[in-house]
Amino acid sequence: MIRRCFIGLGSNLDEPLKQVSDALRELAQLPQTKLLRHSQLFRSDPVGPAGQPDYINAVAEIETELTPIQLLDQLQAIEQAHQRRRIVHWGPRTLDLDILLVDSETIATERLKVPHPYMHEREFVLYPLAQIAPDLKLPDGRRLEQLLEQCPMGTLEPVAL
Ligand code: ROI
Repeated sequence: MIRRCFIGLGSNLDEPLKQVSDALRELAQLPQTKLLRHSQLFRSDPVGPAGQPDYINAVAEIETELTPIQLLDQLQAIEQAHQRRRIVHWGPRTLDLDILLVDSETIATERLKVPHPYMHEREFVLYPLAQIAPDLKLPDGRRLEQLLEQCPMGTLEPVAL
């Protein structure tokens, strides 16, 4: 079975632009997986605790034969390889890879919640997502367009590379 998934990428430590660009390449190399497209890279102020560096974020769309848990394992292996440091909750991190959506599935397990529970309120997820999938609908029927109306862009800006 092939599933279409959206992955959120974020970094604010150790050359975030490189962390996210490298991670996109690594997504493309995952087994039984095809990277379909990805957004531009965006810069934004940290959401959550202040006093941490700016973030670089992007969203990727993949097609995979991995199950959601196999995909999560693979993403966590990539995070580990980037020597992810996560000292405080909602604090700075080298690389964060979040499964945002898996087709129109809802998953509510201890390890994995899909749709990502905060995606609908995070500009650094919604705007990059809108670049690659403007007509997207969430499993609950809400359209991405509606979510964007309730989520100002704030300090989010595309990075010119
Ligand atoms: N803030 C921004 N701008 N981007 C992120 O990826 C991000 N990730 C997080 C928290 C700490 C919530 N803040 C963020 O996990």
